[in-house]
Amino acid sequence: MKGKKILSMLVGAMMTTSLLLTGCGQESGNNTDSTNAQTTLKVGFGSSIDNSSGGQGLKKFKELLETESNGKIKVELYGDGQLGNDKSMMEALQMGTLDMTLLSSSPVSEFTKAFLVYDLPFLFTDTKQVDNVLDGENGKEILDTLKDVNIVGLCYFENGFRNITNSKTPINTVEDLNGLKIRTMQNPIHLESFTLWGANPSPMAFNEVFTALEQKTLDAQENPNTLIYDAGFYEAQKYLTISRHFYTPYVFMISQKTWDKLSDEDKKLVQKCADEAKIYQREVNRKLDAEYLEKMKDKGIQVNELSSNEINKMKEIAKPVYDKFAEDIGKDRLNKILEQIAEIK
Ligand code: TK8
Repeated sequence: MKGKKILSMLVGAMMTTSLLLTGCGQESGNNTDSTNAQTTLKVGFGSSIDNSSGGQGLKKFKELLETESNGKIKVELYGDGQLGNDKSMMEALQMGTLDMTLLSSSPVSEFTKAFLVYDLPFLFTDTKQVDNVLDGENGKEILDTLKDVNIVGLCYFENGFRNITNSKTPINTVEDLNGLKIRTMQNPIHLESFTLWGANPSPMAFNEVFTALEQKTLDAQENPNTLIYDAGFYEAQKYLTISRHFYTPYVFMISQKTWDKLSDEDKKLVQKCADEAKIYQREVNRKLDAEYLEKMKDKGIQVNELSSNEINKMKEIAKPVYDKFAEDIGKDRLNKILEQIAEIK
């Protein structure tokens, strides 16, 4: 099954050029054809439209916006990295050759460093803290830094708390990470944290990970359960360790060039539908996180949960990254978020 997925990604990648150059091409993700559309919004996403929680959130956005605009606005969804990887899709938004994308906050930090705050190890411990920060003033302030790079940040969906899979050994202690060749996202805090924990991290685009795990050029990767399942990583890994070492939001964004072409009324409608889809998507992700974990256990991956003692050791070891990246994040911003989290009971 996953081999077909890789093939579809390759075909999709070839389509990228034609699609981005001609603005048309094979649609996927249940794109309905509504001929009276005055505006068509193309959305690129790195995971599947039908099975991943991010894809389900995008389908909800499409349903809401097409319905509430009475078909005046049509949404076309392109999943599985058909339109490129996270970084290239973000660059396409800056150029205005792609309208919208949903991608992890970690690669976004290459464009605006404020997003680095979300990569701090063990920043969040539960979803109450997550929703409080992402939907509050601090989260909005970080979204608004995208304006400096010609992008409008609409809201945050949820990728989730990240866990570690590997093909070598059960990870019961932080020492078990020693020398493990682990893929990380292209993000300096992720790289630094895993280096401090003794692993041997390699940054890599998401759509290259499955092959690297299957060919054993990498031992490990880390992602939320829903993605480990949706991308089929469990098929090439023996062990899954519940560590929740990072929390990754998805950032739902629209090209400034596309945004400027919308009427004020359509801007308000796009924002409203994005916010409603966000609530739905987070609920779906939290449900699928548990559901997909059980499915992976049934498929034979060995699951263990890191003890609080080991997690405290990992927190202590990775503490220096908070100081090291405080300047990039913005010291004031970091302190406001840490205070906000500390007040949430
Ligand atoms: C999907 C990626 C994925 C992320 C990663 O496009 O790269 O590991 O967790 O969600 O953004």
